[in-house]
Amino acid sequence: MNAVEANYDGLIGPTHNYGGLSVGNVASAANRGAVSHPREAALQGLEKMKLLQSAGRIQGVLPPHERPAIWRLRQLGFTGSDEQVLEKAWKEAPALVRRASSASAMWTANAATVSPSADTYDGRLHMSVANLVSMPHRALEAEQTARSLRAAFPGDEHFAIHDALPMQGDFADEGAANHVRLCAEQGAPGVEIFVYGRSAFDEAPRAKFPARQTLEACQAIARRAGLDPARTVYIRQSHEAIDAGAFHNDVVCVGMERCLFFHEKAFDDKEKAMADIRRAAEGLFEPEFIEAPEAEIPIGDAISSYLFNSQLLRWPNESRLFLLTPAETEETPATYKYVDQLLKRNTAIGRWTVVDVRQSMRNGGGPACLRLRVVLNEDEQAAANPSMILDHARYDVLRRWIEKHYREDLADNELGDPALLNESRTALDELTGILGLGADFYPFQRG
Ligand code: SUG
Repeated sequence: MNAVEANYDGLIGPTHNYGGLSVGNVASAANRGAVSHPREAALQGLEKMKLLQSAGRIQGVLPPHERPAIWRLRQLGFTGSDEQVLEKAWKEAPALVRRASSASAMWTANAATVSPSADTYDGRLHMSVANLVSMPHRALEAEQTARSLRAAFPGDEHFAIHDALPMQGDFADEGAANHVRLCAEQGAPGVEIFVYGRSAFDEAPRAKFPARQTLEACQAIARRAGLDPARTVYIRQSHEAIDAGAFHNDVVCVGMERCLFFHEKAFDDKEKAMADIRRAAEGLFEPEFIEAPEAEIPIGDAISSYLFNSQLLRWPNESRLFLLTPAETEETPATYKYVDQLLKRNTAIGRWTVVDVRQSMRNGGGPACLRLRVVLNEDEQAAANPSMILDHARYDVLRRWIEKHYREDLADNELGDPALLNESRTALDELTGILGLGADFYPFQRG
């Protein structure tokens, strides 16, 4: 079978900043207007990629999007040269420039929902690009994301990349952040779990913060991939979790192979969720549920520490799974104690390491947000674009590229600076060469 789980991380872009743009995302709101450190941010992300690459895993790189998105500001009526568009927009409507400047495409768990070929009706790997309509700054991402994914997974023999669902609230979709796949081993058919916060047909919102994923979006994604309904599960997120700041399910839940690790408050009806998963897995595997109780980890600590936003990895030559959490998990007493004891118990999780992604964390993006998991069989590995996969040499080139082009600090009042626009474009233009993306990858390159 020899299928493996690859991780495609978003390279953090040169305009990484704290715009306070995401309602319901506690970290984004708390850090609004703080000075960001784009260079440090991008290097932290790159080091995380290197950790996995060095262990012999397939580690892909998805490029940042063009920001500021001058094309969007033009759609909104600003005219003149690109520099003039930016200056005028900053003067008249700085909030629009903030939205057009977010480096949010770095969180590639929101790029798409991925169904491995072992689960789909036509034996191809299916991806549905996320429309991200719930947040105006993220709704700009879909088209460029489709372009990136088609570059990384070219041709339609092995890959089916679906454009985003209609850009309307009824089909609000945030990609893999609300999707978990369990299986006996990679390459075998699995159970696909979709977690939604609301239905388009709900009479009234249950949560005070936005529920970003609808049931109808999940169903459409499953339909497009041709998943077996008997192996597909839909779970409602609890409004308590959403209101505590779990704007995506991956803030309170992570799964790998047979193991589902989640917080007690993650789901609306936990017993039903577990029963549905068990039933869907019948004949394939016995799921292992690791539930962290509220009494041991209060939901507020789960969210500030981002324990569940970890990468749960099958590590070479190890029998138990490897938990890669943000450093904040170690620094939060409740989560430190919990994980320390978890490792001593006889569960699927046997090792724990932390990674420093603090720059991203301040916008509510932990290790799991920064990566898109893609299970690839041997043919799919051979068909994936090798220029977008990290190796030692490409790591060195990317590191130098970041050091050369990225600002050390970026303050809110610099977002309207035409120099930032030009620096970012120079950097991205060079990047298209490094990742073999061609000279017409970004809107500014197409003129
Ligand atoms: O969509 N933050 C992102 C964080 C995404 C995290 N992804 C997952 N959990 N998978 C969001 O809320 C904040 C940007 C700002 O405020 O500048 C932001 O978009």
